[in-house]
Amino acid sequence: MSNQQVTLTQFIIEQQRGLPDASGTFTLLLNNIVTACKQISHRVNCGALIGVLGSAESENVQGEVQKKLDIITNDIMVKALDWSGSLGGMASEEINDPIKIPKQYPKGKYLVLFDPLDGSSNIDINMTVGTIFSILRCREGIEPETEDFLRRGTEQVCAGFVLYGPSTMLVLTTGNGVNGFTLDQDVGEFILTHCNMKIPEESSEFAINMSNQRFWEPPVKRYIDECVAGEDGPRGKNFNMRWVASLVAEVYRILNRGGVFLYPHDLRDPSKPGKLRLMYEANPMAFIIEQAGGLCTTGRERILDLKPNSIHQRVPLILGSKNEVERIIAYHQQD
Ligand code: AFP
Repeated sequence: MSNQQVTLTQFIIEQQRGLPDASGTFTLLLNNIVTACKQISHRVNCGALIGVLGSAESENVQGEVQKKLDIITNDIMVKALDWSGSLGGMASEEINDPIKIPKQYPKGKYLVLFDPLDGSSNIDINMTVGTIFSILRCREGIEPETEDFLRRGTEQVCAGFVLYGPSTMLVLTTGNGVNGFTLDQDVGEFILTHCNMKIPEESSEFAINMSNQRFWEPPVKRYIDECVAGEDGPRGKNFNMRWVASLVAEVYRILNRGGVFLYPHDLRDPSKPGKLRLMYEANPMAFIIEQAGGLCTTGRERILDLKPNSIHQRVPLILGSKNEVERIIAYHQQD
């Protein structure tokens, strides 16, 4: 590791110095999240060698079949965080109710909400997956109830994700821009490699699951039809398409080269306003995307402004390059 490289530890400590009333609790919490993600990275990288692939033959609160790694990674996150004295409680995609801090541990002033393994349907085919987390402040000295978690995305103090891809990367914001860190596997440290990430405002790349096309609402149909029409259509230029089926991979691509991601409201199941979950997928990604100069919307409302009504609430999610998302919003307004 050359001496001009900035480690995540140094980066966080230097940020903490900028906060006169910082107690170091947040720094410890973030360090514990990162330690958990390094452990998850190892398990993901070992894959079939340690028998962690395949189905766990169980369902999560979402009614989705859990992969073995969904459960393993959830347990890694909980065990890495519950003892730290920095948390009042946690919420996980894999667990129905808020996770209480065991009585033998002190409670703290933060709440963490996470998807321990986003994109897990990709794990058995060795495609990129990730961990997404969101950090809120918590009223101290209380046993947090569900209501304490249901805070708007604008109240997040931190959001990040770790991408388990060809390299393991951490993308992080605390409200002062977005920075990317690459895990140096030899040293076991995340190194600052992508300073102040900014999303290009223009783009010619969209990401959507086209197999749901017959269920889309008119504004989304119109936007995608125009992209597909390319230079022969109203956009007058050709577009490219990607669909990794892993939100973390799509967002990281968009942070690097722009683009737009859509998992819109579809008419398949009217009881489900979307597929992605607000509290531990849409909100943290919206914080990151906006901090990088992009936009994040349901098509009709800014994601970060939504008042949550349940921890596992689903929402339509459209995010990415400012000019493209503004166009999609305009199409919804004209609908
Ligand atoms: P899984 O974690 O169940 O694989 O879902 C991943 C995800 O929530 C998100 O990461 C993807 O963008 C989206 O679902 C993919 O959904 P489809 O499988 O319907 O394309």
